[in-house]
Amino acid sequence: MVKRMVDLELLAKSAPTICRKRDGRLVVVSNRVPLASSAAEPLAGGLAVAMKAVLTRRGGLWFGWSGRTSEEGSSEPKSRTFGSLTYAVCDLSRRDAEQYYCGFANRTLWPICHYRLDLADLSECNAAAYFRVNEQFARRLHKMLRQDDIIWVHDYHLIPLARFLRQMGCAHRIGFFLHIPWPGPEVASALPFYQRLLRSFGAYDVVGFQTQADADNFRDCIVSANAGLTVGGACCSCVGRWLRTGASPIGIDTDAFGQIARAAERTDAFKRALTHLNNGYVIIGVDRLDYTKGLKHRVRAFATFLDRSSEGTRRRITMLQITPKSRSDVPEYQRMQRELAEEVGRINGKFGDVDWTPLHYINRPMSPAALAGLYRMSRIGLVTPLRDGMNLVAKEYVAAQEPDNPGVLVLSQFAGAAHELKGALIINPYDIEATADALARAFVMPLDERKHRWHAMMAVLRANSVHDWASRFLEALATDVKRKSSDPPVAESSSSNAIDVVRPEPSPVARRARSALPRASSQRRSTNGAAQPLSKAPRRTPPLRPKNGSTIAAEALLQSAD
Ligand code: ADQ
Repeated sequence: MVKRMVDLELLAKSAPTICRKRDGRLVVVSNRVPLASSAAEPLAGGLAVAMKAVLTRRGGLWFGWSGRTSEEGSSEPKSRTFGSLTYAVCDLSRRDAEQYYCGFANRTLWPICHYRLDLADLSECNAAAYFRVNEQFARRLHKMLRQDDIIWVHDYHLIPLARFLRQMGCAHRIGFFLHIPWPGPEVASALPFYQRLLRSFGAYDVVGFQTQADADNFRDCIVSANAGLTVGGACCSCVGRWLRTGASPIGIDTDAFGQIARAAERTDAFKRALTHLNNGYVIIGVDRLDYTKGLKHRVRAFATFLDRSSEGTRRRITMLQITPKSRSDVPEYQRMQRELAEEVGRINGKFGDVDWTPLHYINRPMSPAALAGLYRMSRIGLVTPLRDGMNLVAKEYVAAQEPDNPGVLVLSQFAGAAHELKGALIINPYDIEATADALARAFVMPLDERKHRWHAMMAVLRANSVHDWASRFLEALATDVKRKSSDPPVAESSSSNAIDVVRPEPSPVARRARSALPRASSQRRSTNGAAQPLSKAPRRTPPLRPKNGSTIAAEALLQSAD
């Protein structure tokens, strides 16, 4: 038995064994369908942002839950059409929303897939509701299907959907993409109905993951649970059906986002924000309020950074954390909201002054234009999830930067994006001191190095926009692999998943600054795993150019430190 995975792109290219199907209507199925947001309301969720970009361009049907509950749920989906895109949504009964969505999806699958067994609720009653609601969705969707539809199911809420569709006689091509991580068997096997869930995957034709590591974990689960066999590079047989699995990292609408950011720079709102926010000496964080995003660790790292800085240095820097509330009906989220608000209050109370607030904490969604402008003006994008499938914010931050004066991305090694964005300063978000070090290093990073890192990241983003990602997945889904025993194994993807974790202190300026700071943790730093800069730092540090165009020498900024 050969256990190897290949990128879906490679799969689509293994021509001799492939029959291409005719393109049909694209039917996207996701738990929530952002019907209310179809006009102008901002979407604060990675799946919704990505699929809206894809479906707006391609047209098709977007089917799922309305987000509303009623006493008995609705029997027929309600449809609305905007141009070539039709939204079809159903309500859920209160009990189903409670047990399926708040329960099994958000309190069992979500924490376990993010390696948080300690937060998992293992209620079998909720698990049963999860399968029941998937069957209801399948029944409603089945009635709306046309013969040549291609069905693309998204995310952990809907793993068993294809199994139910198949039982109803559906012979369509059905693909599944998991937006969140998939852990190895030692963690995943904690899921209630683990075997049944794993076997549900066998009803799909293609199952895509954000990273090679997730795809490998999945195949390990299939094999170790005796749910199927892995054969060749990308195929696996699960409950008697062949399916293809692999890594297909999601992208963003790179060019469009860059354009929005450029346009935002010319607005009055941008200029006002720049004046209020230290002329761009801003550390920005943008996340749904979720325990996986590492928000408490992040604000503590910022507090450590402030703690080590002189009064003069501190007051030049502001952190902006934009965090719309999510899943507020789940108790773990309510607790986290409270704790984070208290932590922010403590930091502002300790370091703030009548004329300076160190940490601006905003709990509401913003338009893409407002976000893009804020990313563009911010010197540092701070993205520190404790575990994340991909993290689109990291990619948006990079796409929004000004090419002549880009900011620095500080990125968790546990985000899927760290497998691609190797020009970021990669940190371990649990290591508060190392994250604070990375902030210090990012603030004084020479312009040449910033540009070099940014160009490397932009090349990755341009090569894999959200539209490329969708095309590759759908290409794989539209092709049929007819396996013959004589087929050679497909070659393994050449892309490396290795991540270099930054233990920052290579720049002489940062080192000098750190040694001047009280409570510096240099004794804790080992040279093992030291940062691998993309380019050698110049001997003299060029002046920092804040986002308003004036210049402040990096030395001046940090020499005032204590
Ligand atoms: P999310 O966990 O929602 O996505 P992420 O990938 O960062 O996380 O996407 C968040 C999206 O919401 C971004 O496009 C961002 O701009 C937007 N957003 C966040 N805060 C906002 C705000 N205040 N106002 C407006 N928009 C806001 C899940 C997985 C991720 C995976 C994505 C896509 O958890 O790992 O990257 O799906 O696959």
